[in-house]
Amino acid sequence: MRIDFVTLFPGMFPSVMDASMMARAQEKGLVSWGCVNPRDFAEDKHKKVDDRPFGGGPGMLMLAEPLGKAIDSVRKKGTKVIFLSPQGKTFDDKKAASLAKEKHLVFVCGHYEGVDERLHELFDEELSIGDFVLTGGELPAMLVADAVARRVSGVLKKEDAAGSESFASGLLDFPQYTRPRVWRGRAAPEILFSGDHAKIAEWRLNAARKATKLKRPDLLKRA
Ligand code: 4FM
Repeated sequence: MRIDFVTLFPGMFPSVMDASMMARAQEKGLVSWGCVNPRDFAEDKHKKVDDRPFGGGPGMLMLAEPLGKAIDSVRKKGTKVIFLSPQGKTFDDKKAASLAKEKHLVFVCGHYEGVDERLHELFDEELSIGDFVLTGGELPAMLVADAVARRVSGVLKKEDAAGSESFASGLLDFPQYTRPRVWRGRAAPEILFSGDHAKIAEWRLNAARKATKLKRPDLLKRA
């Protein structure tokens, strides 16, 4: 999968996009990414990318011309162009799984008070990561890219890892324990040392149901 970010702040991306699992995905040749800066497409001598809204009002809007040209410079046949904003449909795990099947994603990161409305004709989808307002689309774009990339086939160590976890099953994760067996006087559950894998699976499913009922009862109603 190829991921391109259209952003005025390309410096925000490498520390997130070249770390951890994203680094491994790139080493394996499964994911590659890049940034394109609308400022490089500004025609005037001041490299202007924003202007005041027609009709007045506070703040600045991103100009259609440089942002549109930046998008056009990376979009090809089959590219999916995604705009991040609080007005979008809420991103979730199901959306991550479906986007993981795409060959080329372009994330358009807005900044300031908004973008010229006419740019929306270049967007295939508008997504939100939740009901709050950030200063720009860069963090949401990286958040969505991370959730999508880990679902690209071959990125996770175990191919079934994404399918067996929380959300795919409709339940939260079961509690997990590692060394030491006793920490600050609290022992890990005895059953996990029994060697009885059927019993352990049953315990985990029950624990996942309990955790979901307690912390996220809305997930149980949804299924
Ligand atoms: C988005 C600021 C576009 C300016 C933002 C522009 C957000 C969210 C968000 C800030 N994006 N989910 N919540 N974006 O707050 O996706 Cl032009």
